[in-house]
Amino acid sequence: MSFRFTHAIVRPPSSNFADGLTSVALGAPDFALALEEHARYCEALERCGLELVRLPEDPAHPDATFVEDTAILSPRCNVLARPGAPSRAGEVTAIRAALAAFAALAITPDAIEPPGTLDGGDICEADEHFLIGVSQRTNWDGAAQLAAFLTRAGYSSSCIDIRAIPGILHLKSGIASLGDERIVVIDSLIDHPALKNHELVRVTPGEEYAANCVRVNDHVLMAAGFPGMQHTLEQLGYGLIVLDMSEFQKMDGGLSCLSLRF
Ligand code: CIR
Repeated sequence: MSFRFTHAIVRPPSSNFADGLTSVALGAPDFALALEEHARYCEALERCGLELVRLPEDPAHPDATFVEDTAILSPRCNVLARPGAPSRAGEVTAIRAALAAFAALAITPDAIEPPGTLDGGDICEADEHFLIGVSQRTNWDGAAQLAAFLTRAGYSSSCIDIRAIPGILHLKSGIASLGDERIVVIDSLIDHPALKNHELVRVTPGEEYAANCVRVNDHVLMAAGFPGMQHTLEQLGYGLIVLDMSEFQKMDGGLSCLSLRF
């Protein structure tokens, strides 16, 4: 049931969105277009049946629209992250408050503590097993803290060190779980032993950005402009919602980063 969601936290980009972190050289994002793409993304989540918790924009944190990095939410384990980029550390406060409003859903999160760092974008829930990326943002200490919380909740986990994999910021820049033991994966991670028990769906070479797709209830959200990947997912029978992500891609963000689903 890991893809049965009822809610999602979202937060629009702020007008200084272009001041956020990025490692890609795709130019500055167009703010008006980013707002438009974010609005379409929110509509897509609502079409999937989710009720949205809309946080206000946060100009103090230009990357705050990427709410996924601030927490790990799952049916039996909720953890506040500790973002590895210092400019993003303050984003967690608002998420903690937003989750507190959901006491009825029993969301009383644990938290990653120093010296651990961990970004939600490095955590991939794959059918009761969690894949934890060790990256430039998530360190081994943060990964170990999360693994302990997951074990206590009855989940298993394994780590994937992505620090030597070129072109991906987070683990979920390169893999996505579709449920049913099926994982979308880019070629540079396809032979990783942590993935050997899953059916792997290969991302069309050259379409790596499309790896960051999101299963939400009966749909899969994917980025527009990746015909090979779209064909692959259609052949597998998924109901696709294809979304323009150009302005978020310029800031190293993918579809999953724009919401915290629970
Ligand atoms: C950052 O570098 O932190 C943001 N500009 C992008 C974060 C994307 N988040 C994600 O992939 N989960």
